[in-house]
Order: sequence, then C-alpha cells, then structure tokens
Amino acid sequence: MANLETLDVYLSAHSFPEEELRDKVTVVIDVLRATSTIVTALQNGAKEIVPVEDMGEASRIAQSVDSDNILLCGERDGIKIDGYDLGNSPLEYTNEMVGGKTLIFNTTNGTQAIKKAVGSSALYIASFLNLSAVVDILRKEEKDIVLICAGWRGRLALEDLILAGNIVYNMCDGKLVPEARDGAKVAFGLYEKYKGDVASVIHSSNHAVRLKGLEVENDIDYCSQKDTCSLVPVLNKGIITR
Ligand code: 3SL
Repeated sequence: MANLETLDVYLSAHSFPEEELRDKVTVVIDVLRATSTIVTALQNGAKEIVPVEDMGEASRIAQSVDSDNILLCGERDGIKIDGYDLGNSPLEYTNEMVGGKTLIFNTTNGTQAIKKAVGSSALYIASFLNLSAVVDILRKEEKDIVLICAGWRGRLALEDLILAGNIVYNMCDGKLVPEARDGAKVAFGLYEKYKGDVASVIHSSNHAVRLKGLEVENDIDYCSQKDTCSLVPVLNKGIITR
C-alpha cells in the first residue's frame, strides 16, 4: 500500500540529483507530448521504446539493431529531427507505422527526464491517457514514490504539474494528509482548484501556446483526454515496454 506521507512531486527534471531516486518508485510525466506519445505508441503495437538523450546515442543504438525493425523518432523544440522517421506527435504513432517496431526515442525534455531516473527501483510512464491505470499500480507500491514532471528546459510546465496533482488527488481520494510533502501539496492544490476544467489549463499552458505555433493543436486535445488506455509503460534495463 502506497505511503501518502512520502509521495512527492518534483517540478522539473533538473530539480533533483539522480542519487535521490535510488530506492524509489518514479513516474515520469511529460503530458505535451513525450509520455503521451510513448503510451500511444505501445498501445498501437510498438514492440519497445529506447529513450535516448541525444542524436549521438540515437545513431549508435540504431546502428546496432536490425534496421528493418527500428524507427528513429523525436523532436527538438517540437520539430521532427531531420532524417528521423517520426516526430513527437502521438497522432503519427499509428499501428501501421509502429506495429512490431523498436522505436529509438529522442526528445527535448521527456526522454531526458526518463534517462535521469533510470537508477530508480521502478520507473513508470504517465499521461492523462493512462491516468487511472497508473494510479492503480501506484496504490500497490510499498516503496516511496516520486512523480517527476519533465517540465521545459528546467522550468515548470503547468500541464505536467496538473497531471501530477490529479494522480496525487486520486491516490488519496481527494483528502491529502497534513504530513504530505510540499511537492505533493502544491500539485494537489493546483489540481483541486482547476479539476473542473483541466483541458483549458492544458490549452493555456506555455508549452501548448508554443505548440500552437507549430500547428499541432490536435495533439493538445488528444493529450488532454483521460483514461483512453489501460496500459502502463515500464522501463526495464533501459527499454520501455508495456
Ligand atoms: O520536451 C519533450 O520531450 C517534448 O515532449 C516536447 S514537444 O511537445 O515535442 O515539443
């Protein structure tokens, strides 16, 4: 049973030292769009996803795997990386495109946050799409849990924090204990205030505005949907599977 007094929320991937996660269960959140894309890709039949930090790591891994079955995927500042097969729009990750494939996945903040948390005792991937499935798994965890908001280049991202708040809120059935960690209290408070209109909060976030400039507004609607999927991606030996 999860310990709600130690459940914590880290506001960006830059806000903590890796060593802190060693004996903890972590959940990486990048609503717009990396973790929503990971959930979608696995739901649509991708075999596995290898998160990487940069182009160099991506091409090294791509060269060492059967090239018929791999796709290079990712973005920098929201735009598909030159020469890659796919960008970071979850809507591109259809069964026809990703079914049975290994995806090498390289994004600005989301995969950086995952790589930073590889040393944790278990690592799950969360989005609004698989919110309830994540909460179900976390409720059973005995170890301390940290929800890591990927954020944007070291800064807080509202859409990540409100999902963290939704997870905290659901885990404690809307009643946070006074002993809760500060991070959990802040996320819970944000979600509690806006829980009637989460989609509008996501649409008004700085990153949504950035993405609207790239004309990917459908992605924002897509990533704002709750519980369309019951799988929880998990990282094992550097590879994410369902
Ligand atoms: O930073 C990331 O990992 C991405 O999700 C950002 S973007 O939505 O593709 O711009």
